[in-house]
Amino acid sequence: MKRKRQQGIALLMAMLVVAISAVTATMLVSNQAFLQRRSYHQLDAERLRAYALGLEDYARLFLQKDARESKTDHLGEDWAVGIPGLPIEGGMLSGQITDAQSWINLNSLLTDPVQEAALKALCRREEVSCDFIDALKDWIDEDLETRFPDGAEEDYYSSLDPPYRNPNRPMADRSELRLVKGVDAESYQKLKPYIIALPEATPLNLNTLSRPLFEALNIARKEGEGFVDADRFIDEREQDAFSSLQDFEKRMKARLSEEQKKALAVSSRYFLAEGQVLQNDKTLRLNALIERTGRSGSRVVWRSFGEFL
Ligand SMILES: [Ca+2]
Ligand SMILES: [Ca+2]
Repeated sequence: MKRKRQQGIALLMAMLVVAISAVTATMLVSNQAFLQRRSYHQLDAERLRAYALGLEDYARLFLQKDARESKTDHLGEDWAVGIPGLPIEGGMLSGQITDAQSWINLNSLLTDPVQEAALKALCRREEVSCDFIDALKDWIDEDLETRFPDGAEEDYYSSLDPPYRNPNRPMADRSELRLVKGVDAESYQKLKPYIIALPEATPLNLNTLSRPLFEALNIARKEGEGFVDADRFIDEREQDAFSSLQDFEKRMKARLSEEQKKALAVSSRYFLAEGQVLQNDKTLRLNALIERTGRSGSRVVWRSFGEFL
């Protein structure tokens, strides 16, 4: 098994080299004509960008390969290993893929009472007020009716100095939460490790979510009182990933409510790819949200580049 996995990773590294060389070769050819006119600084920046995009291509290939080979997504799979450091000329590449459905999706809160209850539990854990949840729903929902008691719509935001508008549609990025009534910088920083904003409502993946998030879900035991123990859950998951929600219920002696069955899953559609390119003392970071579409497709939902130092 271990040997098979090492072979798998070796193959993926080879795929990465191919992806990277394709992208840099294209860049070099297209650059020939402009070479005279461009400064070394610009060329360095473009080269870093090309490598970062190569990493992103690689992450997509990796996730597509995984979708063909397995029906579940868990932390023992090749995509979760990451690239600790691949030498390139004058530097190093590194990257990792994280399951974006291991975090509470702010855009699920309109329709998913389970993620809402979990977010409230995490607020208590982090000792921050979660009075912003009404306002968060108003921020996202299409209507202009203010929820009682803590909601906020256009009349509230337009009275601020400076005024701004709430979009009345799903959040494009979790950082929008900072603009919602009742959220200050400190509470945002405390909640940040648990949240993300995905383009649609999504379930949480039991095979990848964190221990504190599992605790926040308060999953009932089948017999007796109380909740499924988080340590036992993590141990069991490390032994073998859950193949279905029924498998989870059986092995953990858990009783999922109908709402929890809708809010939880054992596979994922969205992943966050992070890459870092270091070359000639310059660094470029890339973050991309990748959506897996079906068994063989994928698309980049958004991408952002970090500073070029
Ligand atoms: Ca998988
Ligand atoms: Ca609204």
